[in-house]
Amino acid sequence: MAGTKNRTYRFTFGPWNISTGADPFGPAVRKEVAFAAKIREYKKLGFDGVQMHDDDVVEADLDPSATERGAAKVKKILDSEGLFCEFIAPRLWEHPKTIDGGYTSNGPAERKYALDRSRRAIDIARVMGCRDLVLWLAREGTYIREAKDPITSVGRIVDAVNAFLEYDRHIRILGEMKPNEPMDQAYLPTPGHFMGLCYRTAEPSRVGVLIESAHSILAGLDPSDDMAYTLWHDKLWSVHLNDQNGLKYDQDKVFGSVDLRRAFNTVWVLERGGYDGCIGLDVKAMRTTRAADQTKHLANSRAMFLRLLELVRSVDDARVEAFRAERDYEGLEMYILEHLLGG
Ligand code: GLO
Ligand code: MG
Repeated sequence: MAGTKNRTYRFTFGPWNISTGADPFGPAVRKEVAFAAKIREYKKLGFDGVQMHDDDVVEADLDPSATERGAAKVKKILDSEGLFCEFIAPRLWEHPKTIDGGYTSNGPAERKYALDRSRRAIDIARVMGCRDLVLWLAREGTYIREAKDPITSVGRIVDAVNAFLEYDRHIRILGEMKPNEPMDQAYLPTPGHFMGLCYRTAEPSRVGVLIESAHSILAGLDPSDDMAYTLWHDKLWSVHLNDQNGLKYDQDKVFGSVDLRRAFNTVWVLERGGYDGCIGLDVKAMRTTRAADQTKHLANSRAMFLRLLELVRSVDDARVEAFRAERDYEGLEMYILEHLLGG
């Protein structure tokens, strides 16, 4: 796409991306870093904004005025660092009431909790000056097919989105889809599933997606094709770039660390598709990482994006078109491989 070469990208990550290294088989191996200390790292690492869960901002389940006061305080901290808040995501997967899902729980009281808590997350977003609510539907699925009614469940997710659109006339809803983990099967496993649902909501123009590379890979899909599909619909509003070594647990590896060419294609699509959202990096430090190095994976992912961006921008478009015209895909492949190798 012409005219995009001078575009600068804004980089974001969430406080959860600086972590203690605990995993399902072992405890923390690094001390928890205080929130304010994490926030001080952002600019040093070259980042511009913060992605947040509702309870990263303020403890869950406070009354409305305490919630507002708490959020205003955090907004000030971000302002003083020159950072913006990109989105708020209601963390519905950790609370005892959401053990069997939020919007799709079989229990009416639990479903109500999930809706109320998400509306509180919208209140928080308002105070934080951001217009995006991200729904990672972590537990909206099942371990066994018979546990819930799958058709009813899809309807319940649409109803939830509609309730949020109605609650706030400016908020946009972004679905972040993942096929599995923590659930065996998610009801809406891919961005394509959520896209289908977008158009059945009360206001499709305010419903879109956040695509995470690892989640597409876990679904056996190519992240750049998922992104291209949603860019065509003008619905790619955020990304979580990272990498993933095959079909196993969600790894959140450094962007480009497993498959350079796949990462190159991701940047190619974002750049050429005129993507204008933030470059979110949902990456995790290796468990073995020493405390002194616990932000390297973030700096490295950002550096990889920028290196790949240079490569994307220096592709000789005329050569690519010539290879395409000749249907010489062997030639095109070698051109791309040599380009990636710096040749
Ligand atoms: C987990 C998700 C998770 C979300 C975050 C924001 O697999 O990627 O990290 O991105 O909770 O919604
Ligand atoms: Mg993510």
